[in-house]
Amino acid sequence: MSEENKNVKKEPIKVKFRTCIEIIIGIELGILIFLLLNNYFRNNDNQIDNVNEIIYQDEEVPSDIGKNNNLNSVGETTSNSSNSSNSEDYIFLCDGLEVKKEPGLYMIDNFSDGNMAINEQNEEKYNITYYNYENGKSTGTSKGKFGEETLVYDGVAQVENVAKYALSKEYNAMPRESKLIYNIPEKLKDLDKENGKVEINEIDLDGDGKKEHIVVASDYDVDAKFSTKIMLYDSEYTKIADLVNFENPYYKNEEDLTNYTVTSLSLAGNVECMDIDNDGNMEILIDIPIWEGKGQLSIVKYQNGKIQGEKEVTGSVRP
Ligand SMILES: [Ca+2]
Ligand SMILES: [Ca+2]
Repeated sequence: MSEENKNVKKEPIKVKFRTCIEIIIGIELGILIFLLLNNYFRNNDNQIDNVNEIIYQDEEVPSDIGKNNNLNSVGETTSNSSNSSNSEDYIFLCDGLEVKKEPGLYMIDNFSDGNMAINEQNEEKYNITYYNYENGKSTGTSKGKFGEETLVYDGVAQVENVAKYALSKEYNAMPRESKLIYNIPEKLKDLDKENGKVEINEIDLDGDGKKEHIVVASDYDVDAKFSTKIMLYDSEYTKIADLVNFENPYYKNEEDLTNYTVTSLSLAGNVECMDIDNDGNMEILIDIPIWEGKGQLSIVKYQNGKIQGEKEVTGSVRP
């Protein structure tokens, strides 16, 4: 009896001891799994960092693939393809010269900022593949040329073998088509009477289903002051803003009075609609000639009924 009692009393101690061992093993296993998982995720992060470093430092990236494109694809996978525009990580060219991808008025040149100087870094940066756009459509890809052979002025070069507008990133920069309107609507009859020529381009800039109208009104009357106005109207032909007032686009050579040049802005030559910052909204690009050089580029964004960029820009080709 007393022997049995002793055995019975010993049982709970054994059970408690085993339970303690099991708990300790359990905790250790938990810690081990935590450490393994932690290490696994750290390694993954390091791999992504390493990919970025390799792409930045790799001298052997084939130039026709383009460094920036590689960076974009890495950026997209790590940033979880948010809707924000990656406006800094690719190049936008107008006439072969880099311009910012933000609304505003810019000089189209390559020496004011010194950012297109001929050096090893820029040769690597600009000698890449471009996606070209001109006259309302994509014109395919091309390999840009930049260096001594494309020198423009005192150590600075332009990119050649590209269309009027070129991007170094592949996406659809012209997601919606524009259409010329040939019948002048009632609301623009007075404007048509006052000007020699009125051109209307219909396009849904912001993608809300309503088509905006870009109107170019040119006055060719030789005796009057020459002028071209570029305006933005909404879908009902109510004016949203005056974008450009191009005054006196008339240049008379003082030495030879019979020799003169008339420059007028037109939908075909000076206005393009293109999504340059990859946000789905098509910006209005207006190429404004100046006395010397490649001119100015006005980038206007129409979003939520508001204009971003410069309004009522005045231009002239007179010195
Ligand atoms: Ca619209
Ligand atoms: Ca855009």
